[in-house]
Amino acid sequence: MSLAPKVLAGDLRAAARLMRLCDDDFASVVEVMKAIYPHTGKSAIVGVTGNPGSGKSSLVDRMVQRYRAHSKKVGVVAIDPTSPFSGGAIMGDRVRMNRHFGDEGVFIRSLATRGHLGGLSKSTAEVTRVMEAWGADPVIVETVGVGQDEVDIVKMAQTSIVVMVPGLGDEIQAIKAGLMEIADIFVVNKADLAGADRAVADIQYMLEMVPPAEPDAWKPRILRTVAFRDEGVDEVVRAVDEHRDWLGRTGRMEAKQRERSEVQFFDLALSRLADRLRATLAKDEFAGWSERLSQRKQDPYTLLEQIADRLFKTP
Ligand SMILES: Nc1nc2c(ncn2[C@@H]2O[C@H](COP(=O)(O)OP(=O)(O)OP(=O)(O)O)[C@@H](O)[C@H]2O)c(=O)[nH]1
Ligand SMILES: [Mg+2]
Repeated sequence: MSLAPKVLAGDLRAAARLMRLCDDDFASVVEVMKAIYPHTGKSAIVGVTGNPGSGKSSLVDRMVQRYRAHSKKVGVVAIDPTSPFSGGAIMGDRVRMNRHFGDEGVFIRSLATRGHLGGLSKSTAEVTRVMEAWGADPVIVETVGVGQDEVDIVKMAQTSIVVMVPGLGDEIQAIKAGLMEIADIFVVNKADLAGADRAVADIQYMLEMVPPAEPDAWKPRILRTVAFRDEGVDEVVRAVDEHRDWLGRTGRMEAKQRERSEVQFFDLALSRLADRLRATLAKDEFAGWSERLSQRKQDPYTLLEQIADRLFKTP
């Protein structure tokens, strides 16, 4: 059980191994996860979300360069939503961060959406924890703002960046009202393309429609970047720092951390319950349960009652 001290000492290979085991054989690393937990919770967690192809990875790549220049170790979690229809990733080349390959101070990891209840957010929380224990500060979580799952994951961040691009038309971008609400920093990337001014004005207009609830509320920043030319990135990194300062100064960080812990515990519990449920339903005595339901030979309420008292019993 020497994995925990190794991870805490900053051993990249040990951390990678722990993550693999989290996926493959969680029971074998539960004690390690318990041991590292008290050493987590101090790093900045930054969420980056936006439409497919808006330039999230390009921006994250440039941000990582900034943090590395200050000798900070950085973790990057890229959430890759897989479509149940195509069976594959809906995006092509996701992680535009090859330049960091071989840099022992950067830990990049992609996670695929699994469609298991609570599963994705549970693994995101675990990967983030391992990265923190390894010494990553910040941990940057990139997700495509497509589904509620992905938005929920970004909600777990302390600072959320929403990446937009010019010329998409506000109707398309504004649909993602959920994204609007979570943004602490709006980045209009691809500001080299026509329509960047309009996009900034649209966001500004939208923000003005919702007056701040409290006098000391955070005023979301609206920044322009040309990520692939490395322009405007210093401002993004500075805004992240400012937001973190604001969280600490106004006492909001504590509340946020409490909320995160609560959400993460629910995700853990739900995912564990879902595993148990599946295992229980797979037992012989429940064979054919879905046919019985569909042929109306049994009702789901009774099935649930039959299963409920089995769920918490040790198998
Ligand atoms: N014109 C322009 N293109 C950019 C800019 N930043 C990134 N790109 C290009 O946009 C494309 C998508 O960039 P990514 O960084 O992969 O975007 P992403 O949002 O991470 O994409 P997914 O993860 O697939 O959703 C690439 O071809 C980039 O070179 C920019 O500032 N201006
Ligand atoms: Mg990407």
